[in-house]
Amino acid sequence: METQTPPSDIAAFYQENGFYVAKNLFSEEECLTLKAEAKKVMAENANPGRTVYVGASVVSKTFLQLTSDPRIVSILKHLMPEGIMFMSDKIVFKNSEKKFPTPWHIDAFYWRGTRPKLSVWISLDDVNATNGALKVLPGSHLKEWEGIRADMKKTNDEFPNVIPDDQLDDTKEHICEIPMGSAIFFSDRLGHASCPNESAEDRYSIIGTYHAPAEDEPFDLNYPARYIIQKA
Ligand SMILES: O=C(O)CCC(=O)C(=O)O
Repeated sequence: METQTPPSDIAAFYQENGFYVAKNLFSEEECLTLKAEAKKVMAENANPGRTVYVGASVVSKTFLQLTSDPRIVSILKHLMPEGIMFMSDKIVFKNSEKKFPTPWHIDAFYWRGTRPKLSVWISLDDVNATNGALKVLPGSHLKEWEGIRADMKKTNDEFPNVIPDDQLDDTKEHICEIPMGSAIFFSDRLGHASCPNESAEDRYSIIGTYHAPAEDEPFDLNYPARYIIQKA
């Protein structure tokens, strides 16, 4: 599937497919710095054995700055005509011990009954089908998904809600093999998962989540780093 599109077509591509890939937004040097920061945040804040840490921007100025980096915001402007508010972010890694694939899910399972959101998955390593690349079901944001409780043993106790197998059509999956410093912008209604990490190397990503500026919903109060980036 060809995911590169001229800037004038970013919004149309996103509306049709539910995601948009921007390659090479950040340099190798920036990725090395961000990855070192991600490891520090995990070591200082995450519970032992976890592969996910929610709230990186609450404890790290580096990650807070990243949330409104002009390279991210310039693309968000195409996708969020109602304005841009940062909600929260998280670090997710896989390594040679925690190889498990992130299961198929939509992020709206995390925040049912709240306003629509969009996440930006930034790869801090080169990613491919063998080391944990993100995979998506193009166009699946238009479907009504029903989540079920996951078999938590398969997901390191970290991904509680999944799309059941009988709702999936894996033949339509697109594996986002992208260089480090690339970003995947995707709807919180888009089916996505990751490939397992079969490599000996670790794979880090930082994921920021955004929604339209609005009065706080009760759910938003869980995220102290939230702020408005741009009004409509
Ligand atoms: O980085 C990954 O493996 C995907 C993470 C993800 O989809 C999530 O945390 O909701």
